[in-house]
Amino acid sequence: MFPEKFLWGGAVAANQCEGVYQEDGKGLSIQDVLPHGIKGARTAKPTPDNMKLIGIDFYHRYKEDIRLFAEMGFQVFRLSIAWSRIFPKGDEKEPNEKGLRFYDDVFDECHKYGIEPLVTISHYETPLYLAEHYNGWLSRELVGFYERYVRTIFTRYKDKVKYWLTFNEINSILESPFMSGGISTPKEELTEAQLYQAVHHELVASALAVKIGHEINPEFKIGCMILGMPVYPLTPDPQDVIRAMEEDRKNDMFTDIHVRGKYPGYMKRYLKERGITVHFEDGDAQLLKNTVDFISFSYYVSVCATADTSKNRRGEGNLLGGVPNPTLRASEWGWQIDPMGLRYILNRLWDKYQKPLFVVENGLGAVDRPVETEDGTMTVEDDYRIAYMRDHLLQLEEALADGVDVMGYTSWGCIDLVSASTAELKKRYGFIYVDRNDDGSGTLKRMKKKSFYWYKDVIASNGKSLHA
Ligand code: BGP
Repeated sequence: MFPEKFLWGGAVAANQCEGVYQEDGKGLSIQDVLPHGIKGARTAKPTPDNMKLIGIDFYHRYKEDIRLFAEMGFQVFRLSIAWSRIFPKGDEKEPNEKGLRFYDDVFDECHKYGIEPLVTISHYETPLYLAEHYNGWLSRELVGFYERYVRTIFTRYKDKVKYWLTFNEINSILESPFMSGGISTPKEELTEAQLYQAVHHELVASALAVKIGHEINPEFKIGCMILGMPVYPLTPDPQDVIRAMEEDRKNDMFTDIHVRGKYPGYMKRYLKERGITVHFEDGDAQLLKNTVDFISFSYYVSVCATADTSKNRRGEGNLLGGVPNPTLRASEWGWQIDPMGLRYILNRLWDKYQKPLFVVENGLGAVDRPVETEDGTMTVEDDYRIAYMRDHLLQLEEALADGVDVMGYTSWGCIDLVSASTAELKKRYGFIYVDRNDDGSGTLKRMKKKSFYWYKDVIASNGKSLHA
């Protein structure tokens, strides 16, 4: 049973849907020079093959899109603010009023339908200038620029937004330092010490945001956001169990610090054994004690770990990846599908922290084929997406029955958008199809898929229709 107060909705990120990448005062973000996602090289300037420059034109069509979300019954809509719309370069003293106005309008539109915005402050869209001139989060100065940015948006939207997430998938910086942390130094040249220093800067900034947010509006609920990916031992060999524990802890470190306000013992050991000293400025240890109100995470895949080097190959997955699980099948993009892993990670996080949890991303990226219905309208018969989501939501319900406190669920890419890892449009997640293709063709017209009506029923029945 889903509790009455359970929040149902969907999620997007500014850089993957807004488009309009350099109008109304917006500066470039790191996404504007990543035409092929994390797989491809970064370009010197935005190039026409970069699908994110137009996205799905949410910037102009948000009213129509939010109306469709409302029709599905959304109670919450997760979106991000593009930092470079508010501070085009990132280090200015004054914000860009036109950027602020845009989000005022978007939030007003949500409230018109009783939809609560859930806002990611930084979702893989660091201003490019900060990447090029400061080397992103490697620089301590980013903490100050982020502080100015959060003060600005917290103050401006204090009566319009209640739920905030400080950094999208904060742990992904370990794997994707440029996309996640705006760090321009190529990954192969970065030392682990530098990487963990950048991590520290983000963690301090995140804690600072919690502190400032609660000062500005004590009603704010501010969460961390983690790339959730349970790690199973590949075999019952105790060595594999320990390897899995160590891999899990690379991610746990982020929740531990966000929730407990200090570096865990295993992390101190990890850093010490590698001769890494993370530099703490005066006051950092105190700042970290500003812990989050809830934990949010994305969930798409689980992975395995093994101590056997001959089996230690890496499969496809959501940025971090791991050894493929021989018992699971995978999506068209090779991401292994594991609905029970959602119940497992929810229980694991709840057992560890006893903090409310929010599943803010989950879904199936698939190729959709529009077909004509009897009445001549177009739709997509996406039964595969419905099956994926039903299986995951039933496991979420199991976790609720286990006693886990889950605040809500926002499916990823509730309207088709540009993929983060591959920058493709053909990898679709939405309940709403957007007519735009990777060659740039398409009318941008929206149409409802079969899953649109399915999700509408799920929300209207508060999950009961999952059992029909
Ligand atoms: C997460 C990101 C999202 C999103 C999602 C799906 O890592 O937070 O931005 O895109 O994964 O990934 P992809 O778009 O690569 O299929």
